Amino acid sequence: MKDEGKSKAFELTSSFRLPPSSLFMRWDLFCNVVDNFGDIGLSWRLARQLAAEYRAVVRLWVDDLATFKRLAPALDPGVDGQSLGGIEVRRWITPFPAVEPGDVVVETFGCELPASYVEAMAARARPPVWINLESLSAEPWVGGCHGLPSPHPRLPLTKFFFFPGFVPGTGGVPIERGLAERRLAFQSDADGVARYLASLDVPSRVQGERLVSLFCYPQAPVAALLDAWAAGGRPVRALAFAGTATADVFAARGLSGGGHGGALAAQVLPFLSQDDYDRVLWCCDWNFVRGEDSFVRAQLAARPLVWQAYPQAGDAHRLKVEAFLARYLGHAGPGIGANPTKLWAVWNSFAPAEGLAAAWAACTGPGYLELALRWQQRLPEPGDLAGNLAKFCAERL
Ligand code: TRH
Repeated sequence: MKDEGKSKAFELTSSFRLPPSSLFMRWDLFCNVVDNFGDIGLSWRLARQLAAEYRAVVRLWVDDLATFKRLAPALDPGVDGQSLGGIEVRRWITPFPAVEPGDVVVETFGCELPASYVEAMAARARPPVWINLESLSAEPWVGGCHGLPSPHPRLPLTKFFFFPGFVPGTGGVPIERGLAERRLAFQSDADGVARYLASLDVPSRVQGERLVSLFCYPQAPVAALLDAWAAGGRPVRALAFAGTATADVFAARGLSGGGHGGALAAQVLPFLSQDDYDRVLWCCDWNFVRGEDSFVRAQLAARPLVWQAYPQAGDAHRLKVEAFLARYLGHAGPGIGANPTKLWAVWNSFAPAEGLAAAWAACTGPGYLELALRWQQRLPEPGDLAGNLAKFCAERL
């Protein structure tokens, strides 16, 4: 009886079970915070999910604990080693301490591991499974590169490229077990949503009001969008997050403290924990998101979204936006009646900001909500990222 319960606990969202030998695997996750929150955002999310759902023993090495604390408020950035939510969090320092490497080693986004640590990996009787966790993209080449091995030029080690993605044959995106059910229960409880928003000092909606969250890079034409909303016929309440570029735009326009301009009301929320940020996405009618992790969370919120890709030299991010839209709209089916292409192009500065009001108006019909719901249902098709990673590593141990 007891064993039956135990094996059930390890039933995965996708169609496999981890062999018992791979339970309690020790994982070292390395995160170099290059800029923004995406590096630590994804690393922290993955660490938590591996520990909670795969009984992984996770040690997370992070070189910037101050940034980490923004999305994990319980973290103490003054301490080099601490336990947080069952994860061992260690400051990544130089010189790197002599430690026994884990069974699995994940370098996120190609961050370079300390040379002494790599030597220690090679010295193990059974070398760790070494993963380079890459960035998310909907581009067609991703499937062909996912899982490819790269032998070390000198040491008896192999690194595997692991690509998140949106289609079977890629690593998928992080989707915690039971997330859709929790999200749906939350969204279906109107009183609970109102209570939650009130706890963040967001007032009750005026009739017909659209609630919109904005998390964007400085290049986004936020001021033009606020102008369009202020001049529009339907009330909009826009929420920004403290310490972000959008909050700065709000402040410059005197909107930080819940200010009004025409049909627009705006306010700046604190920068929230990851779980609270999720809840805000679930509450909002529309979410403007950026980078990688907030982009995925907005998709999982099953609400209309506008994505600003991380700007790259030579407009390389344009390919990413176009590739995603091709897949996203591919699910639209006939008669969906909303097309966000123009709005996303303006938002990513691929088209002039003058077109913004018209682009917004073109996709605010109910069709976009339908599209968002359908896409969210398809997202788990490749399996979720943590589960796929656990399986990939268990097979190679
Ligand atoms: O912060 P980002 O712009 O991170 C970017 C991207 O990941 C990009 O691809 C990468 O190359 C670059 O960093 C270096 O956007 P992203 O990916 O959405 O990460 C934001 C994280 O912050 C995400 O985990 C959600 C979280 N967050 C909170 O926890 N609370 C908040 O209040 C907000 C606004 C965000």
